[in-house]
Order: sequence, then C-alpha cells, then structure tokens
Amino acid sequence: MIHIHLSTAVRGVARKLRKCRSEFAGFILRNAMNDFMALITPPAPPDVDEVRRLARHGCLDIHRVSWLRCYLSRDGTRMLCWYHAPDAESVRLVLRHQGFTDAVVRAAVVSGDADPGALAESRDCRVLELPADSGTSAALSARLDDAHGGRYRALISQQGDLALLVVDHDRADAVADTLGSAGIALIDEQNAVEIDPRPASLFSTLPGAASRAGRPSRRAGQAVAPGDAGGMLDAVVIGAGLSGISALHRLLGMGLVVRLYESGSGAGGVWHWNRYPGARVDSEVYTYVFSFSDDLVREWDWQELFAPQAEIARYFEHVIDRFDLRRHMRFDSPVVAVHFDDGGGFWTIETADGERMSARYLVAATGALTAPQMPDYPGLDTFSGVSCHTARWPCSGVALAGRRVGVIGTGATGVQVIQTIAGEAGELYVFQRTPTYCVPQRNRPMDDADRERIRRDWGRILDACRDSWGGFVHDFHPVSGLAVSAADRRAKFEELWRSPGFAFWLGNYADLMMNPEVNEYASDFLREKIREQVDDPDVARRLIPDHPLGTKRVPLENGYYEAFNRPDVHLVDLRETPIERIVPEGVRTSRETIPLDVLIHATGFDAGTGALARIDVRGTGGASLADKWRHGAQTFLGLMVSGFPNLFLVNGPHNAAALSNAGRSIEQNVTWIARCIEHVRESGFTRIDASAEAEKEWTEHVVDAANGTVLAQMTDSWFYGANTSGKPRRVTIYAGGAREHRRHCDAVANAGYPGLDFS
Ligand code: NA7
Repeated sequence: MIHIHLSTAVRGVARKLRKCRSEFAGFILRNAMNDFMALITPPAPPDVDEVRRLARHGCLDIHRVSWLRCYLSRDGTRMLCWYHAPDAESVRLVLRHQGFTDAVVRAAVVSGDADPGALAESRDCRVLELPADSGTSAALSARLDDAHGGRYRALISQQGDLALLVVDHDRADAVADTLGSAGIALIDEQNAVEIDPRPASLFSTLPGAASRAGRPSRRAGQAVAPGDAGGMLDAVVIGAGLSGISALHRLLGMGLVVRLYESGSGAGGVWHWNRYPGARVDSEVYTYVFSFSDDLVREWDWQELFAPQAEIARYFEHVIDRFDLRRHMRFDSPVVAVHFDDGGGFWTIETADGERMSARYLVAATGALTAPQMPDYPGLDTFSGVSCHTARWPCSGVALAGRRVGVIGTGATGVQVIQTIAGEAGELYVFQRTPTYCVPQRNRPMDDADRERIRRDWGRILDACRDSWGGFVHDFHPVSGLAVSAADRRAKFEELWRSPGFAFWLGNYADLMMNPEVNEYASDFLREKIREQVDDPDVARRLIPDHPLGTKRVPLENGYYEAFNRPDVHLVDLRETPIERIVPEGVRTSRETIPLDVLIHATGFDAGTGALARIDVRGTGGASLADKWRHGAQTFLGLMVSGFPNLFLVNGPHNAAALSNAGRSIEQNVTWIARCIEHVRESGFTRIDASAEAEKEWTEHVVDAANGTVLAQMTDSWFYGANTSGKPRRVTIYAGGAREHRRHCDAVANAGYPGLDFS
C-alpha cells in the first residue's frame, strides 16, 4: 500500500488549486506549504517566553514560514521545530535571522493527526531517536498509521544519522511498542515540552472580546441621530491637512454636524506650512492624495510625478471648494485646549481667540510632523540676519540670491532645500550632524498619457497600494537578499536605484529591514553611489552614513550630491567641528565663525506627540495627555488613548504613516474612526474609551515590531524621539507597516471592538 502523507494545509491547497487553477494558479502555487523539521542547539536554554518572542520575528512573515510547534528538551539544550514553509531554504533563512546558524533543516512527515491546532498551554511530549536505517520517514509513518490510525500525531524526520520522532507523551509508549515489534530499537528517548509558539492575536484575551461582536446595544432601537447632541456639535476636527479634510468629508458624509479648526490661514497642513524652496512630496503624488471621489481623480491634472508644494496646496484649496467643505472650516483658529466633560460625555474645545465649542467626538488630525523643532544652540536669538525654520517659511519668501546662506539639518527637508538653492545662494554652508542615504527621486513631468493610464487603472492602483507593505505602488521583492548571488543582487540594486521614488527602499529585497546583512549590502551600494557622484573624496567620506538604510525615512534627491561639487557649496561636518553657539554674524563652530546673511533651520519636528502636546488636552478626571505621554506615547492602535474617551487620533504616534504612504494610511485611519463612531451611535451609546489593557498590548506590540527590524539598531532619529531634547527614547512609529496596521484595525472592528469600553 502506498501512503501519501499530506498535511491538511497541503490537501486544502491542492483542492483549491484544482478549483481555480485557471485564474489564480500562480498565487496558489506560491502558497503551497510543506512540512519541515529543524534540529537546533540553542546557545542558551530558551524558556517559553523566549520561544514566543522569537516567533514574533517579522522574518517568518517575510519568508512565508509558519512555525507551528517547538519541542524543547527538558534540559533546554535541544529544540526541534515544526514548520509549514514553501521550501527548506525559507526555513533556513528564518533560522539565520533568529541567530540559529547551525540548525539542521529537513523535510518532515506528519503521521496521524496532521492538524496543528492552537495549543493554549505547553504540554509534555517525547522525542524518540531511531537509527537512520529504521526506514524512510514515509515508511515509518505508514507503519504507525496502520497501528494507531488518526488517534496520535508523530512528526518524523531524518536528521543526519538519526530518525527523530516526536510523539504526544500519552502515546509515546504505544508508538515505541509498535516500532519495537517491527524490530526497530530506540537509541534514546527524551522528555520534552511541546510549545505552540504562535502569538495569540492581539486583544483576543481581553474580557468580552468575543461576546461583543453580536452584543445587543444598551439602548437598542435608540440610535443617536445626527445633530442630536443636545445643542453641541457631533464632532470637531483639529487640523486641515490630509487627515483633517478626510475626516471632515467622511463625517459630514455620515450626516454629522462637524466643525474643523485650523491654525493656519489655508488648507493643506504640512503643504500649507512647508513652503521652503524645493518642497515636494516623496510618494507618487496620485497615490498620496484623496481617493474618496472618482470625479476628483478625473478632474485634477497632476503636472509632475512628485508634485511640488505649491501644486499640492492648490489642490487642497480646490478640494475644499469642490466638496463645499469651506463653510465647515475655521482658519487662523489654533485650538489651545480640549477638555473632556466627564458628566456630559463630551469635549469642550477652546481656540486661541476665545471661541468655545462642545462636541461629542474629537478628531485630532494634528499631524505627526507639524510641531517645528528649533535647535537649542546658545545665542539662537542673537543672529542678526534672517533666520527661519523650514516649516514656518514666510509666504513672502526669503531673499537668497547671492547671499551667504547656512542650512542646519540634512534630513529630507534639508536635502530638498540644499539641492534647490545651491547656485542661487552666493555661498551655501551645509551644517550636517548625521549624513543620510538619499536615493534619486527621478521626478518627471506627467503628460496626458500618464493621467489617462492613472484614471483607467485607478481601482487597481488603490488595490496595489492597499496590498503593499507601506501603502505605495512599490512593494518588497518577495525574495531574501541572501538567496541570490552577489551579481544578481547588484543588478537588482542597480535596477531599483534607477527607478523612481522609494523603489530602492520599499521595493528592495523582502528582508532589507529585517536582516542586517542584507541591509548592509544595500547600504554599501548607496555608499558607492555617493562616492561616484561626489568629486572630492574627503567630502564624499563625510556624506556617507554608517547606520542601516531605512532607519530614517529615506530622502529622495534631485541633484543633492552633485551640489557638493560646486565651489560655492561647503559641507560643515558637525561631528568634527560642532556648533558652539549662534552669534550675531553667523554660526560659531569649534573651528571658526562662519558669517551668514540667512540661517535656515531644517531641523525637523517634535514628531508624533509634539502637536498634541502643545494643546492642553485633558481626559477623564482632568488628566493631562502631556503628563500621560511624558515617558513615551501610549495608544490603542495609534488611534485612541485610554482615559481620553471619544478622542480619535489620525496619523498619531504608533501609527504606520511614518514609514508608509501617509495619504493611504490616513484614509485607512479615517475609515476606521468613522466606522467606530457609527458603531457607537448605532448601538445607542455616547462614549467610547480604550481600555488600559488594550492600550498596553498595542504599545508593547509597537515596541516588539520595531525590535524585529533594523530600526532598533539606530535610535538617533525622530522615529525614537531622539531629536527633541527631554523626550524619552521610545519608538514613536509602528514598524509593522501599513498593511499590518490595517489588518489589526480591521480585526478589532470586525470582532466588535474588543479593547474598547462603551457606555
Ligand atoms: P528630520 O528628518 O528630523 O531631519 C532633521 C535634520 O536636522 C537632521 O539632519 C538632524 O540631524 C538635523 N538636526 C536637528 N537638530 C539639530 C541640531 N541641533 N544641530 C544640527 N543638526 C540638527 O526632519 P525633516 O524635516 O528633514 O524631515 C522630516 C520628515 O518630513 C521626513 O522624514 C519626511 O517624511 C518628510 P540628526 O540626524 O538628528 O543628527
């Protein structure tokens, strides 16, 4: 009799494959899974928590490996692991990422019960060691199947000169007897612990999570009607950027009575404020903007692939008029305080000019990069020339032609300013603290054919962005950078470097952000490109970063490196000659005083938490949000904060937007918020708050997600709050990516909002 041992997963896939071979054969085939077993000798005995920590490593997802079980010997010296994976190489790559370079990976056969269902508690099992000539895994499995049917599970694999067999503890003696009666003598047997390493889905253990899905409303049949908030607004939105306008449009569409307050004199958020020379978007613009109206896509003719600030600001003005939003907006109205009224269950909003308003819901669309961060050099105010932060660039502009100009900061903003004003300024001094990897933006004009293609493919473009890791038209190449030859890798890097936008970063090998070795190959390629572009080797040396690529958002350049070949552009390396103080005539470094007419601060933002920290936000019991976040942001999904009911954040800290296409993430945030508000209202409740447990779980997950990537190797960036003095060094962004963030958000909504308390 011939036994064919297929795991249930493979059987399922085979069935599906037959059914839909014509349409999706490629997709299904890529997902076919086989069983593998790895024998690992861990450097130190891991415990259950350590095994679960390893299982959260993002490399499993990238290589499409499911780690089903870990069988840990009682003395902790040996681990046998069972995987579903496309091939043994994928398992080896995962083990290499996890630090198990000596692991031996072999195909495995599952005999008996092949269903690796969830195992809540670890349990005892036994590892039987047989001589390698005991028969093939398939033959052993057939023998056991005949004797025991499906009432047991044995995982069998030929590992070197041994055949290893893992059996449930209860069945181990019976299995050993079966083997013995077939003349197969055990060499050894060991007691082990069987662990299911797969982390439970987030929030699944929170009280009431399961029951909430179909929970009857407290006031069934008494859904709260729009505008029925007792003389107050249904919602207030703070901020008129992408986030605020998306939220305003969406909530108005639900029939709510909404008002938006904006501190600036016009719409656009960062596109209103960042008028500095060379400001342009780093996402392909047509994928970055609003998607709520097909008419808008048809009507607006983008002129460039990566549009400049002025064009985007015009677009915003068009949108608010086109959709009649202006009458719901108050410009030049900075919100200074928002207090939650415990008794009434609403927010009171106060603006700088004394206007007070109440609203049931408050949407803080205040932006992640909107609170400008000035450097804290002594003498900053003594400078006698013109000085400004890039995010507060005057509408009237700043005269630069022929003048001596200094730029402090070489992040995405500094790069754009420097490459744009080089040649216009008489002498340009670039004060660089940390060099950064820039990749060519490859911007180009868009023509009618481009626009026609976008309009035709609009649905598919949105789908592609939604399905990608970061919400871009780019997505990671689904191959490990270690699985290819050096020549192939180089060719791929070259192709990506020649492509527009973030192709080199977010279209790179799948493990670029996970595997330091792959990252180093890519980083080294860019270092070489810098050397090629900069004439003076000493200047090139100082422009070359040594941190991993992608640990800061990658600036897209248009002539940045070439600018340093000009005789009138001077690089001042602050690691060699730090700034000592700002003096009336310019900047004094440890070497010299550099006289300047204009000093531009491209020094970034108090990111993530900064904008809200500048408003007096008080939740239940008058608790202050600034106090709560003093030791680091705590959020639920980056969308809510426990103790601050009915407050929603768009693109807040712990959100995916910092690493993603902000436009796509923002619309996902807004959709979730709108759906949540709708759910509360339809249920007849008036208050919703994240529980402390849910908030803790998400906040820990955010830290874990970053630790599974190369981000944790370079924490000197706004991703970790490092650029703002006094801020705790905690990760402020969600490193799991936009797709993963959406998955968690959707899971919460679909499960009836576990982790949220309704009243
Ligand atoms: P970033 O990325 O935070 O860059 C700020 C730059 O300013 C960066 O090079 C900093 O150096 C530098 N900086 C900050 N403070 C100082 C002081 N005190 N002295 C010298 N240099 C300083 O902000 P951007 O505005 O460029 O970009 C923000 C995001 O906007 C970007 O990620 C894109 O998404 C768009 P450091 O690296 O801290 O040594």
